Amino acid sequence: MSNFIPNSHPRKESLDRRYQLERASEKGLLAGTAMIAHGRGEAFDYLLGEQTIPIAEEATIQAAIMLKSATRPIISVNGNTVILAGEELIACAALLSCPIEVNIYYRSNERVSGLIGYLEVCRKFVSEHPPSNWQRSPEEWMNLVNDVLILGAYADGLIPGLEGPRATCDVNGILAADVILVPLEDGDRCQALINMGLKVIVVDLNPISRSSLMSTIAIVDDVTRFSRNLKKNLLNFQRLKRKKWENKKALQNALDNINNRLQNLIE
Ligand code: PTJ
Repeated sequence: MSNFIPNSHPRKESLDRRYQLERASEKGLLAGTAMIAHGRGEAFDYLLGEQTIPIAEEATIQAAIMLKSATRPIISVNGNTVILAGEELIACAALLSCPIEVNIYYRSNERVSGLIGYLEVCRKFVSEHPPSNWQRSPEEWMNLVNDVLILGAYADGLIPGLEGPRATCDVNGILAADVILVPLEDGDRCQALINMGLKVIVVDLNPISRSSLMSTIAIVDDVTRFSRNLKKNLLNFQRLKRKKWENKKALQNALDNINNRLQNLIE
């Protein structure tokens, strides 16, 4: 499949990301159903106008504050997330000084080690490219990035209440965390993480998925755009203002946004 898309194509970014997933799939990094999950996300993104809506901006700010105020935050990544947002999330983990755990639903040792290898390549690139508004030295940035623990290879714990390989996780990662950022999460696992007492931040383009409805903060945005925004907010952390977050109200706001947009398109 040719992956040449002219810059003038109105959906270039979206198509480029499909090819990114296609290449990752050929390398065996993704679940067999990864494209179906992505397609469902794309359908919702189309309804959102392929942009970050205001309530998602606000949710991302509150997520940044929650992660920054946590005692043991963690970023959990699956196959799609690694490919679509690996570099940005490594940078976020560096800014939070927290581990990143490869924790996949369709678990195989080959996929876990392949995804960790991919994140190591991301790490090298990110360590050599500090953010444009990074105020400290490039060496400090490099050290922060190199200190990020990438977990998942020796996962020896189980998320209570889940059966099968999808429960496997790291005792010093997810099992020890108090706040978890877990993009594209499955409803059952989201519920199990909530039952463990964690604060759960999900990123899901579907505002009515079980994960969105159950989570502490749901960010109705594309994972690539979200990760960029999270990084920006973590870099400007001092200026962020905490507010009481009502997740269901925020989800209603996202649905209203879709509704209004559709009405305007039709009128
Ligand atoms: O790598 P693995 O083995 O952990 O498997 C990953 C997938 C994504 C295949 C697996 O977790 C899965 O099947 O996911 P679901 O249950 O289909 O849920 C995916 C959710 O993510 C759906 O609600 C989609 O709307 C949403 N989604 C898909 N792509 C994006 C997204 N949300 C944000 N950004 C996206 N790019």
